Amino acid sequence: MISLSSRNWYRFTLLLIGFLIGSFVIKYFISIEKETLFSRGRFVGILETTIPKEKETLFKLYDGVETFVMFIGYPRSSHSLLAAILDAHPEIIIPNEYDVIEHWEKYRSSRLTEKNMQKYVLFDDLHQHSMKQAMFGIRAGNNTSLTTGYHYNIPGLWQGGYQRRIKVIGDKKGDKTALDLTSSMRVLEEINQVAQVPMKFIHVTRNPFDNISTMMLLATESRDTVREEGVKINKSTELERAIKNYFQMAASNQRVRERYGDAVIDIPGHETVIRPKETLQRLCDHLGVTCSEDYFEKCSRILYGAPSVARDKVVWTEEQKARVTKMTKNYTFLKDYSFDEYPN
Ligand SMILES: *[C@@H]1O[C@H](CO)[C@@H](O)[C@H](O)[C@H]1NC(C)=O
Ligand SMILES: *[C@@H]1O[C@H](CO)[C@@H](O)[C@H](O)[C@H]1NC(C)=O
Ligand SMILES: *[C@@H]1O[C@H](CO)[C@@H](O)[C@H](O)[C@H]1NC(C)=O
Ligand SMILES: *[C@@H]1O[C@H](CO)[C@@H](O)[C@H](O)[C@H]1NC(C)=O
Ligand SMILES: CC(=O)N[C@H]1CO[C@H](CO)[C@@H](O)[C@@H]1O
Repeated sequence: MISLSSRNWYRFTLLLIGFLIGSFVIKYFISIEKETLFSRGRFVGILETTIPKEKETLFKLYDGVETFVMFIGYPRSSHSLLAAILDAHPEIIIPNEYDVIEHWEKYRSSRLTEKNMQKYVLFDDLHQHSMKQAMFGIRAGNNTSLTTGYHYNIPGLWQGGYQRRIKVIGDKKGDKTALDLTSSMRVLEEINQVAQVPMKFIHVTRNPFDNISTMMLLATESRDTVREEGVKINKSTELERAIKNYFQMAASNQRVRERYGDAVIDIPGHETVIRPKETLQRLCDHLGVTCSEDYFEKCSRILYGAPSVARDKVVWTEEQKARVTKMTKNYTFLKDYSFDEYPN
């Protein structure tokens, strides 16, 4: 009797495993198919390949979205980290690097506008990207190709997916964002119209002296040179250029804030490491979602390390320091930083 029932269990388990493998394989082929459709340049996302009932579910899912979020400004690793953390929230979808602005032509096509499908296809694209990155990209648990020293995988949360509903969806774009914004504030308005929900912005700031110094070091390809203790780069013309570029971008961030007011939140980059919980709480409040202790606890594990102090690796004249200090006073999000104090 006992042996019989344990054999039944054995069979049942085998069956279950078979079923799981089967559905995984089917899912895999569906995703391959989707991939092919994508790469042929036809924007046929999941919305146009799924059966009507599932489609209905997706429409409902995307109609439940309450906020569209974007990042402005750029310090890289902080943005990637914050985006990875927000994507791990049970109600938030933010792919690492879709770049809505870069892809915007697609959502202007008459094919989508006629059918009133822009919003659904946009949200679906972001959702698909988030899923892909959680499986195969920098947020994958098995990704070993990362050289930045940061991990973007948060086990036990919702990267690439959601629990019951998607309340917030958005994009974390690449370095070009602020430059793009300069020329295309109009695109933001269009995105807002398509998304049909309020827009929110996340602006991660960093000590301008470090930021400008890093830009100069990148431009002169000196980042490896300065790894050596005590080495400083003395290139005044290059530093001037970096100062000029930096304030152009600051001005474009300023314009977003003038237009969108309280919808922009400033997150000083170093705060994410020094006070992870408080910083995440501010972000959750800003985006209108509740965040559990479990979420804070799991996310805090990937927030560590101190941002580098690049300003010490570059020769600044007193005049340059004074001028930049004066210029920062024009921007609320920069005015508290100084050359001599830690916050970076
Ligand atoms: C990484 O893990 C995902 C599942 O989390 C899997 O689909 C993928 O094939 C894995 N990639 C490698 C290279 O092992
Ligand atoms: C790791 O992430 C990088 C960047 O997205 C990607 O190019 C690479 O294929 C990923 N590797 C794995 C094993 O997922
Ligand atoms: C940097 O270079 C200028 C000349 O271009 C020189 O006058 C100055 O002393 C140098 N400063 C340092 C700290 O090396
Ligand atoms: C501050 O902004 C005002 C108005 O945009 C401008 O006229 C002024 O030159 C700026 N000052 C500095 C120090 O950048
Ligand atoms: C390293 C770093 O933070 N660099 C950023 C400084 O800010 C400019 C624009 O404000 C970005 O282009 C850099 O990526």
